[in-house]
Amino acid sequence: MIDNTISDTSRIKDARFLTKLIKADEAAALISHGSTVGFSGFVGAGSPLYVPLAIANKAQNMHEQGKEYQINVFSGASTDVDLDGALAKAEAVAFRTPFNTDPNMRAAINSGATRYVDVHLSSLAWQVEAGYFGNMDFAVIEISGITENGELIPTTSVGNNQSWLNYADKIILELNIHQPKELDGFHDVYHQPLPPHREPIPIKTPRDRVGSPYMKVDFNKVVGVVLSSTEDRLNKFTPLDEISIAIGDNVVKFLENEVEAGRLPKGKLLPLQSGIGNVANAVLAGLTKAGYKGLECYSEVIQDGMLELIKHGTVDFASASALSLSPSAVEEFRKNVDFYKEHIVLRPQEISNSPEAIRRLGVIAMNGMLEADIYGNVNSTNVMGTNMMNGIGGSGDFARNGYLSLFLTPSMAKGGAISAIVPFVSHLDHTEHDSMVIVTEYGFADLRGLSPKERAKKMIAIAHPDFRDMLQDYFDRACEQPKAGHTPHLLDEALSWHSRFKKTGTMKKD
Ligand code: 0RQ
Repeated sequence: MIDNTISDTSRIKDARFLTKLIKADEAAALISHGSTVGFSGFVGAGSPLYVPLAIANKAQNMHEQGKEYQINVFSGASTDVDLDGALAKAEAVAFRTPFNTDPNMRAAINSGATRYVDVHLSSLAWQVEAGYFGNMDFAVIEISGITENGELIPTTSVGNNQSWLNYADKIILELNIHQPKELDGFHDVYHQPLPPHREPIPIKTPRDRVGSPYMKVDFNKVVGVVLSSTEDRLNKFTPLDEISIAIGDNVVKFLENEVEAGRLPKGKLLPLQSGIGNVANAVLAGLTKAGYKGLECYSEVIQDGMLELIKHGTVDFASASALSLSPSAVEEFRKNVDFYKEHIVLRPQEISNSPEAIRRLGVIAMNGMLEADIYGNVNSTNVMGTNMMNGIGGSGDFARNGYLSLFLTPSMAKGGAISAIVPFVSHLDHTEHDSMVIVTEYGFADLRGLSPKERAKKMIAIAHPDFRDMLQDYFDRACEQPKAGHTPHLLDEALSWHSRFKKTGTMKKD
């Protein structure tokens, strides 16, 4: 809901910006049909909420009058329901990139109503600035304040904000007075120029600060400042289930083996990246249970689980691009904001997900997936090879460049109708060259240094028992063919599990 009565301008310390105050619907009026708009927002955190809602209302009104109205939407990653959700419901989005988790937007993408480009989160900003996507007409960026020098204080995410501010022709700022003032100082905004002017990123540990706490803006491009007051409406944290806990425990077992073998430093491991959701939270809980202290994270999102770990000392420092918290975790954060400032830094996603930094720091990458095949190829994005789930997000940035790259999944989906381990993936995001360890509730398949046929044995062993014989049978028959080759497949059957699911509702044979 847009509240037009907000009048508190005390966070605007540079008086020039007071001359730019406008209401959300006036901001929406500036954005015409066909505009390309770069919004702030990363995993639901730090999205502007009033301006997108006003754009959605405008689109609906125009459609009712039989007029065309659609825009092209760029963001950091997924956004709030009032951004992706409202715009999708209003059929207001012609083009979307780089990541989405909203069900209405997902439906628009899969129906073909919205064109979607799935881009590595580290890559979008520079690709836009290089002109690969054409012009950007507007940047709409949520901020928590404006300094005396006309610099901008970000809110709960940094994402692609600085790049959108640099590249867009016109800028609309949404100053959200509900976001804690104390966010001032959490950010480290470092911007990479395009080649041939790029420099090495001077990050040697997750806690290094290499930029400015503030974002820079050319005042002459600012066409409006909208006052808002609203919280990030993020999902409630769901309690961990048995399967997630088992996966988390298997990850910890694997890491302990690595320490034992001398491949990871004792006690401190190496910086951790963990994806989003229940399984990622279960891994963090597993590390606490195992008694780890003083760990570091070089990741993209800080969620409730991470806050808990910082509080208990399991994690000493976390670098990310967003603070994506449920309402109860926001309360905890607000109460102890000074404490968390010592332990958290928020960076642009080009830096939090930088292949260069990830490789240098030796990050342990842990991401969810939809399915993997018997040789270790991974599908993270397209259900049954065709329907977009969310997008590749940061999983590729971390998986390809990590010191260790783990993919985690329950062994089955949809009540047992779908096996997460299949003969051949129906869509390929992470190849066998990047995935090192696959983990289910039945154990971990350590694929490092193994040939394809050796990998298949490990993968079949972590599949759900209901599917193991079927996988073994496929593999055996593939190997028995004359000239079976290096990576044996039955080409006529490789995707038969998926087509059986589409025809009968289960991958199981009757
Ligand atoms: O759907 O809830 O409708 O039943 O997919 O699956 O098991 O709850 O797992 O929430 O960790 O999501 C790959 C989507 C996994 C996620 C993916 C169905 C399953 C359920 C969710 P329902 P789970 P998760 C960090 C890094 C790419 C981006 C990334 C993802 C739903 O991890 O988006 O890693 N990864 N980013 O039933 C059909 C299968 C399925 C399946 C699961 N094989 N076939 N449906 N599901 N496996 C964050 C950022 O990058 C910003």
